[in-house]
Amino acid sequence: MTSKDRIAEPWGTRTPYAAGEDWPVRVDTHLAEGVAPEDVDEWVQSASILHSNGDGLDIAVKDGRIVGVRGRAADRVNHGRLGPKDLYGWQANASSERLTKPLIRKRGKLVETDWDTAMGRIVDRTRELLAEQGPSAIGFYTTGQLFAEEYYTLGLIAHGGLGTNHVDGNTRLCTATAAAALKESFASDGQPGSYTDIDHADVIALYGHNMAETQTVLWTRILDRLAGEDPPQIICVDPRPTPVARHATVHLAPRPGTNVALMNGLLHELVTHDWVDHDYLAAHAVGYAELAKRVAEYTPEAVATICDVPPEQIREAARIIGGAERLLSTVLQGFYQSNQATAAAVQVNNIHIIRGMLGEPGCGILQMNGQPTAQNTRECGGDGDLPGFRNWSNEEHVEDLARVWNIEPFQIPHYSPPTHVMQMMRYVEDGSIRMLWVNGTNPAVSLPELARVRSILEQDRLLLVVQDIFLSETAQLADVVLPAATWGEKTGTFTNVDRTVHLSEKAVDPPGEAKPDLDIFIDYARRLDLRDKDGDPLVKWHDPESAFEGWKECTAGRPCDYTGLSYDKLRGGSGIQWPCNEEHPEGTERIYVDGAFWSDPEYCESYGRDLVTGAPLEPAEYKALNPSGKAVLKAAEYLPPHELPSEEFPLQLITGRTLYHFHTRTKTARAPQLQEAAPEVWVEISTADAAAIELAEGDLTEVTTPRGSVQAKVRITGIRTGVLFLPFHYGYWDTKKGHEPGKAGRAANELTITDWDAASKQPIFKTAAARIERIVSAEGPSRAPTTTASAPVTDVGYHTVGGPAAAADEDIHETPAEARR
Ligand SMILES: Nc1nc2c(c(=O)[nH]1)N[C@H]1C(S)=C(S)[C@@H](COP(=O)(O)OP(=O)(O)OC[C@H]3O[C@@H](n4cnc5c(=O)[nH]c(N)nc54)[C@H](O)[C@@H]3O)O[C@H]1N2
Ligand SMILES: Nc1nc2c(c(=O)[nH]1)N[C@H]1C(S)=C(S)[C@@H](COP(=O)(O)OP(=O)(O)OC[C@H]3O[C@@H](n4cnc5c(=O)[nH]c(N)nc54)[C@H](O)[C@@H]3O)O[C@H]1N2
Ligand SMILES: [Mo]
Repeated sequence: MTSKDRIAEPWGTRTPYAAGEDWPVRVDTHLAEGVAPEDVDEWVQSASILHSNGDGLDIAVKDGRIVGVRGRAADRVNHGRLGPKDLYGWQANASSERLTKPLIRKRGKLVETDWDTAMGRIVDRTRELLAEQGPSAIGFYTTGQLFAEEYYTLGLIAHGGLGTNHVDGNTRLCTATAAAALKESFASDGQPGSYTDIDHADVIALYGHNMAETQTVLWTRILDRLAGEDPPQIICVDPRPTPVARHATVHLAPRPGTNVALMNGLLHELVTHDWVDHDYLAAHAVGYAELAKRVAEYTPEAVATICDVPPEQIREAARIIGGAERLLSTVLQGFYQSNQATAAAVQVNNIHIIRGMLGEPGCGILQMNGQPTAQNTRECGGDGDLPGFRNWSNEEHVEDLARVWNIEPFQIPHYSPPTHVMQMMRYVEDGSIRMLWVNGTNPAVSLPELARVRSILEQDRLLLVVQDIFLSETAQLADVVLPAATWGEKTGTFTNVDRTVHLSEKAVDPPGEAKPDLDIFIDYARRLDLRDKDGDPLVKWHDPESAFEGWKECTAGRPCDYTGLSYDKLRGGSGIQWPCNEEHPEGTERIYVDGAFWSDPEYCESYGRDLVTGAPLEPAEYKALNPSGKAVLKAAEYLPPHELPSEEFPLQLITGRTLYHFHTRTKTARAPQLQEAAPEVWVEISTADAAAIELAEGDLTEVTTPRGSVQAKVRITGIRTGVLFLPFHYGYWDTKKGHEPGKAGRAANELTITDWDAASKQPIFKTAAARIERIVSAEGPSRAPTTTASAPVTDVGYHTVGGPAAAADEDIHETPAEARR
């Protein structure tokens, strides 16, 4: 057993392993000061909630309180390891700032009330609006952080009970493009990759994905391969010198927003050198001729001009990808939140299809998720899609869902695609949506163009319901605030990126009168007296396990088949990958083996869209394109970002994350080790730009775009020239004071643009034109982390450490198989 400061060393100790070997076990533990493992009363099974990796962990409970966490050795995802947010983030649960009672707005102020009054207000307004305007006056905006049981219940109430099509999740901001790209290429959501592909791959390509900071344990798996025999080669595509870039064989740092050009350049090389599996293509794909034609003009030289990447680097990256025997690719926000999101992500799928690298060990695609339970938002219909990957434009799928719900098909809105959140905001703005129920998300910080978002959510004519665990920036604007129980205080299941389903059990009671989100939704349905066509209650369950049984029934025969799972089966060992059913009782490690896709026109979830206009394809168009259920190669032309640098705004602004914080920090700001590691906002700028504008490390600056200004201290890094980076984690300067009109903010989204990808409708957080000016000269360095992409280019005399409070134990097992038993 060794002890490590996991703030200073986020990835912990190396446990090297070679290709094809089992990843060694290393059990990470952090307990509250003064608590020893033997003092713990109970270890309660769960998985991590502050990213999408799904690391299995046990929650330590003593005297009815959470006192720490320990990684689960038996879990296939992490083999015992935990990341910094997992190790320290749980402390937020016990914060004294938790919401403990419902709040209601009276004479302009939020005051405490009881559940009957709060729910009564919501139910009365729902009834009024249904009578006056119909269901489209009501919208639901959910999250990627609840449990499957909760999304399924919410989707049933909204779609099947009220009949509104205005249902979306913050997954729209997050990984709508992952789903869209999978639907374009394979006509269905569902991750072709498995984390075990890391154990086998000889080339791993990360596209716009800072895995080292955002899925720290998955990155640890790669680091351990890099430290072992026959390490894989790494390709990194990112304009910043992330820890991923530092380990890359080739680091391509394109101009933001030019991903499609770069991908077409790589494809051009693969096609030109015929690094193509023609047998696979002939048997399993359509669209190769058009793709080859499209990429013909994207020579490395042509692409170099667009992306500002040396042509030799493009050739070198293509050679590595073209020579790979087992290629694993991952894609995330550098593609999904940038210009031409879906078109770019689809080109990664295209590489795998033309190289025939799918469904075999080491040959996977991870169109990543970001949030812990985003996969469930999509599967269960929390993002407006129909549950079970049913196709809203296939009448038989709608009828089948109506059968499961025991309602009439016409009650399920399916005449147009579901309303995406930016469109919902527009409907609120113009007054057609009059009640908006926000749960588990903080749009007053996380949506683009915050000044507009505030003006929309503040309107008097809108009833804004916010269901949260803290009085977030959004809750402060609400008319009714519902206090929720969270992870560790409620039971449910959730699914990570590689289809691994985990059970997360209740460890402690929620504070005060806070209730699980599931109970709140069921209570709403009961009070509205929603019924099925036989007059029985529409929602037929009353607790998490019965809700899970309902959800299982809905997935029978669909790609995300859960019918072989149960709470009991998920207890004790590892998480299990769907599909899990009679045919695959222990789950399914890899899908799309032997080119068997879910893309048959009668079965598939989606007929796809036009990548430029976003218009959905008609059923007949899809049937003509792909009559026999193959993979679809979709080509795309590069189109420049909508907002380009100008004289007034000469730089490009991108935004994103740091290792130590989660989103709008409602949890990580309340975990002292994490908050201390990144206490205040900063802006990253290159050495050349800083010199040209005469900025020094630590200077306080104002960053301005056509939407607004924020103030942040300068950190000079190896970011590419011409680009600024702002972390988006920091909301109001002072949460108690709220928004201070006239004062420059500090939230990155004061600056971002109202614009989205045509196909996925995901907002563009990663390309805006900006300028930067000094306000006050530095008194010392910025406090941006030095361990991450924000590492300074020169020693600034400041280092990120956690000290004794961040000590965590590591227990490395020599015989992995035994430890995991
Ligand atoms: N520590 C931490 N981990 C998290 C989260 C968190 O808040 N904190 N959130 C979770 C969630 S919900 C998500 S969605 C994921 C996100 O995980 P990531 O996608 O890895 O994180 P980001 O920092 O948003 O963006 C990744 C990279 O995109 C690069 N980038 C920006 N513009 C472009 C471009 O035009 N092209 C290319 N190729 N790259 C570009 C940025 O430099 C950045 O390093 O992380 C999850 N994990
Ligand atoms: N500029 C910029 N903006 C971005 C991004 C970016 O990279 N750049 N990334 C986008 C992405 S990928 C994402 S995922 C979003 C994230 O944006 P948000 O979803 O707005 O961020 P969170 O801070 O995770 O908000 C979750 C809220 O749910 C509450 N909560 C936590 N647990 C529970 C629970 O169990 N029940 C309930 N009811 N509430 C709970 C938390 O207190 C918090 O207020 O931001 C997006 N916005
Ligand atoms: Mo996300």
